[in-house]
Amino acid sequence: MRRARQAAAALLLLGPALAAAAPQREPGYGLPRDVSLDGFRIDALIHFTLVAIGIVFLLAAAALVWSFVRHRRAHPAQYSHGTRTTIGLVLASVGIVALAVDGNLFVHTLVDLHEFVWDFARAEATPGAVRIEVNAHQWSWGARYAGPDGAFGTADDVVTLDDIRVPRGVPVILQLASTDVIHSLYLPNFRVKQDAVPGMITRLKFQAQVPGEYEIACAQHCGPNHYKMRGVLTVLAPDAYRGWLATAEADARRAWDPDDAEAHWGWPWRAEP
Ligand SMILES: [Cu+2]
Repeated sequence: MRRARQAAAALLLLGPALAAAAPQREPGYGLPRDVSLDGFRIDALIHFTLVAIGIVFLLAAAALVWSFVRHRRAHPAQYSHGTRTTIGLVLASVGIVALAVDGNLFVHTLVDLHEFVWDFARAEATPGAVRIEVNAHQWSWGARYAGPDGAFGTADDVVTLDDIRVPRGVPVILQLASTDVIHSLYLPNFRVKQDAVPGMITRLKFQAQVPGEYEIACAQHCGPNHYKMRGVLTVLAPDAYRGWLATAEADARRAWDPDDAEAHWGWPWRAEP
């Protein structure tokens, strides 16, 4: 009886903690809230695409309606191969749309990738940058922090499951591995996604700007329980993050078991995976 009461009390204490570790609700329409430093660049590309295809759609629909009216029963359609001028006009319009829309997207995508999305060297060189190794497997995300010695795969590593915590305001670099099939780590609120592929290390970076709890999803169908492969990414204020990490490091030293081979999945951090 006393045991049952203790278990109930423990559950009551745990309840609010479990309830809190859930991603915040999204409004249900449009893009998920962007809480990252560079996410707006992705959103700008999406919005530009929407506006451009919206304009092309309106022009095409207007031409269609105009031709319905122009060639209604009283004015039969006339067949024509077109003149040099009309063919030139059509080809020029296609060229202008391709250059102005696709060309614009192409150039901005390349510049954004090079300058902001894949600028790993700058992220690695930033003081306070956070490095995390992620082990994707059916159907969970293991995360590993190097611990006080700064080296991965050692006894003081902090290891979590489906629970990644990062501080606000510094670059976070993830290196990803998979031990079974291809997964894809997706952080919708940070506008980043990267495949975890067996046999190789891939990487991803972002910078969180707003404390809160956000969804970690798997974006690659990876087996019958793919839909369960979810976690929570918690963004903490720098002080709260330091506090959490200090506690987790103390716990990690106590939990280290040299014989638990399965738990020792870390690898030396790769400068260039
Ligand atoms: Cu998966």
